[in-house]
Amino acid sequence: MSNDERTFVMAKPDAVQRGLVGTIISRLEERGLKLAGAKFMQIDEELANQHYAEHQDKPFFDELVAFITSGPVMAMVWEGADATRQVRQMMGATDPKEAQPGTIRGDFGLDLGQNIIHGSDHEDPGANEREIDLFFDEEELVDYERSDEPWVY
Ligand code: RTP
Ligand code: MG
Repeated sequence: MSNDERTFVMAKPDAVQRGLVGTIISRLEERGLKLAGAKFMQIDEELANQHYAEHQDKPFFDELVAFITSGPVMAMVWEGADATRQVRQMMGATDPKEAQPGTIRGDFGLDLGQNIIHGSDHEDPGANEREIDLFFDEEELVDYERSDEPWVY
């Protein structure tokens, strides 16, 4: 397992509107994950279609695209050992009503649509790299050492 696995994370429009971006960043930082890139941005329909392409035939697809394009998001890349799976665990179940307390969705999510955070699927090999490539150019990602690294890993 590499210590520098990267994963794509997004604070969704509801997180931005409700002032939860800082909380999400804090949780991931405090867990020992390292921020490698961040972009506050508005997703257009084309990018939304690409990002959620795996769901294009699902009945909720139009709703999903409408939501993710409804306001700005904070797109991020986080790095660390097993980062993709770690983030998914910290996010909790897709439906906040099923998510455990202590997880980001369990603590802040409202419903299946407004579920605060996206993280790359750890059960879909390559999803993290694919999503990072979709949202970030290589030069937008920063390679550096955090001073607590010897303690965290
Ligand atoms: P995400 O991709 O946003 O991180 O969420 P996820 O992996 O936990 O869930 P996924 O299966 O990829 O679904 C993507 C988003 O679609 C919405 N959804 N609606 N109405 C429905 O049955 C339904 N199922 C999923 C959710 O907002 C979910 O985050
Ligand atoms: Mg997903």
